[in-house]
Amino acid sequence: MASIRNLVLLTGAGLSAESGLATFRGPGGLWEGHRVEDVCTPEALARDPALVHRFYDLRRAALDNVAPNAAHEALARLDASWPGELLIVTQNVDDLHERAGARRLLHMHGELRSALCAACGTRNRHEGALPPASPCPACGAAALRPDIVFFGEMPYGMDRIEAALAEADLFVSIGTSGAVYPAAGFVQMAAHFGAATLELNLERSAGSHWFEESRLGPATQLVPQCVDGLLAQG
Ligand code: BJW
Repeated sequence: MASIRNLVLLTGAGLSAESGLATFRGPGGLWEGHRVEDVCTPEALARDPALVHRFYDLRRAALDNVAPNAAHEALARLDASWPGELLIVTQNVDDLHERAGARRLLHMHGELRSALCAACGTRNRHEGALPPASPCPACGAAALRPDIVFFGEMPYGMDRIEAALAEADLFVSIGTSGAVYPAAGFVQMAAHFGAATLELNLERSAGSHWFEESRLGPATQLVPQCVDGLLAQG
């Protein structure tokens, strides 16, 4: 631990579960009531924009009723205090990391409170419902869509993420099933570049065997403990 200076922390839906936001997979998961191909592909958006926009309108509205939990707060504390390089890469499209105070943060799968113009590519903050064919404030095209990375689309910030992984001394994966790439492959990339790898998850994930260490339990317990340990070594 004494030689750890650069950190990359990958977070997934399990981090926000104890704030009351559903995870994606498993019993009670977000997609139990929706087939993923109905809501989470560019083809689905083209076929039935009203369905896709409504799905994300409901998710955006749900953000008003949730708050960051102890795990988000611990990561924000780590971000504020850690003297080395640090990057929180979240797959989550909620805004709980930033509401907890995290700054060195990258939303690789987009953000609910953002709209993307399919015509000019501009991303704008967006609150409230987003009806299909809403006009883009930058170019005027009736082309705003949820700023969400669908299956088959390139996640945001890959160059920055890969650069951070190449320099990382420790890679920590928190509350993610390891079912979706490229995020599921970050552990191998980090290990390849020499980082130590640690998983914090409720149960063993699809990629557990890639990690040097897996700690099992709820994020609100494991993450504050891990952060306290990291800050104690500095
Ligand atoms: C707790 C807890 C508690 C619960 N405490 N833990 C065949 C093979 C390999 C890859 C592919 C393939 N065919 C296609 C692909 C690529 C595809 C992919 O991975 N598909 C898989 C299904 C196989 N990926 C893509 O298309 C991506 N783009 C891409 O690859 O571009 C090309 C490229 C090439 C080269 C380099 C780079 C790019 C895009 C993926 C987009 C994913 N989008 C979604 C939807 C976002 C919007 C929305 O929110 O609706 O992102 S899918 C969904 O899954 C969402 C999540 O971010 C993502 C990951 O889910 P996550 O966070 O892991 O949640 P869960 O529910 O799966 O797991 C929760 C975990 O928490 C569980 O383990 C619980 O145990 C745990 N937990 N409570 C701690 N209290």
